[in-house]
Amino acid sequence: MFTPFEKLKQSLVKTRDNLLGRISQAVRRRRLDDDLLEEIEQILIEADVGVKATLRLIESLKTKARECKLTEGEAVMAILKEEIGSILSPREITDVPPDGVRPVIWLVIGVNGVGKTTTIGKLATYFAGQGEKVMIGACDTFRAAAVEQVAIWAERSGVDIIISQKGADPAAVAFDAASAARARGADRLLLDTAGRLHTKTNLMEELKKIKRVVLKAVPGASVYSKLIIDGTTGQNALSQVKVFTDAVGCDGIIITKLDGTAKGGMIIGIAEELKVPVDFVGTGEKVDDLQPFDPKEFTEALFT
Ligand SMILES: Nc1nc2c(ncn2[C@@H]2O[C@H](COP(=O)(O)OP(=O)(O)OP(=O)(O)O)[C@@H](O)[C@H]2O)c(=O)[nH]1
Ligand SMILES: [Mg+2]
Repeated sequence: MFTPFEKLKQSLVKTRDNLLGRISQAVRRRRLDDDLLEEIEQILIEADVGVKATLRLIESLKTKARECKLTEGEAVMAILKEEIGSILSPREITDVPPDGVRPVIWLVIGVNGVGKTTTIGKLATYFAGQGEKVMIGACDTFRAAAVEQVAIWAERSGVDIIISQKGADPAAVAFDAASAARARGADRLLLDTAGRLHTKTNLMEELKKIKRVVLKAVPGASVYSKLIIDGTTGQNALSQVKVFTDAVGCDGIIITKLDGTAKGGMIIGIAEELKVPVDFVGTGEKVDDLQPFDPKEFTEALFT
């Protein structure tokens, strides 16, 4: 059995090689000069850290090198670790206040195939394990077999699910699910949504409508939009965040598929560019392959 930290470390093997492996090779027995900094900049960009975070990292390397009169390339690693740690530093996760209206509602959104439904299953298990009464609403009525897929996850997690026929109005399902969750005294309702409708505008309008109607079913509820980002997409993720934020806001990000990608450095870019916290990371396809994002552990796992 792996500890969550070992699992995280394992998921980050490719990212670590691609990012810190390359940098630690580059700095070996080198002088800390402009040529080396340029090389490091290139590696950071290629590892999907993003332009803004890369410039911040290079700037801090320059400043520290000057202030501390550093001359050896190897000194770079400790500075990078500290600065990446501070870019990722904790932000407050938006969630229900202990005395808030129940259920708290998570609208799980994201483009198609990023891992929304799988993450719903993992989240249901996670929150049920925390002692919450969790329910799922199957609001992806568009894609064939989507309802069956999320129903399997509900069964696996041992939580109730509200479903409807394929082709039903997603907002109507959301309303029914929210009403049922309220009536049954659920603490949390997770709404699975479609990643694609006929057009992008349709999808955004539909999500807005879902957000509106659940508040009618549970007046005063905290409704949070949690955006799922596929960790293998690298910096393209930023534009996805923008589109969804414009439509229904974005109260938190969950990054999936960290296992097996070399582009995990994207988390650093996302943290630097956006004010939105990363709530969880997905490290595999199984029900317990999800962990709360801990910036300190993540940095540690990346560097050790
Ligand atoms: N390796 C790995 N695979 C994952 C992870 N999360 C999801 N997947 C896989 O990604 C694929 C798509 O997952 P879904 O949960 O169906 O994605 P979705 O966003 O609901 O897709 P649509 O409903 O079609 O929009 C599945 O094969 C999942 O097993 C993860 O953290 N790691
Ligand atoms: Mg799905």
